[in-house]
Amino acid sequence: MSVDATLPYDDGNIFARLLRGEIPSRRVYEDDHTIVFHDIAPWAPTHLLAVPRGSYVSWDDFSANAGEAEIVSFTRAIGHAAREAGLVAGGYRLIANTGLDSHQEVPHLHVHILGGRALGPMLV
Ligand code: D5M
Repeated sequence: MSVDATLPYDDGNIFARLLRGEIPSRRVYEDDHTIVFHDIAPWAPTHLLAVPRGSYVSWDDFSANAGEAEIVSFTRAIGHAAREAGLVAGGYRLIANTGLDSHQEVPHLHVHILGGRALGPMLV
């Protein structure tokens, strides 16, 4: 079900629980601001999710309210994770579903990092 990204942050969401270590994840990178782990239901041979440690519902919330150091760090972490995953030569796609029309399912900002095969055109 899509989430309404204009609602206040709910710290019971699954990525908040994952950040607190209450549920497991296959982490490939972490630093002070960001964790990156494998998506549980991959759409591509490599499908990672980059999640800021801060409590942001969506890209809209993050881009409006995160500090500049946090935004820079998160951006660099995504690039670092993609390079470490070996995605640069073949290329990759980033997606940040935001709100109702996007079909965002988890109300904590996450950026999908997809690659490992030719992904084709964006269809929607
Ligand atoms: O994408 C939400 C994504 O989150 C979707 O691709 C599945 C993934 N997901 C959900 N729960 C988990 C856990 N526990 N580990 C790893 N990945 C998970 P959205 O953009 O919100 O539709």
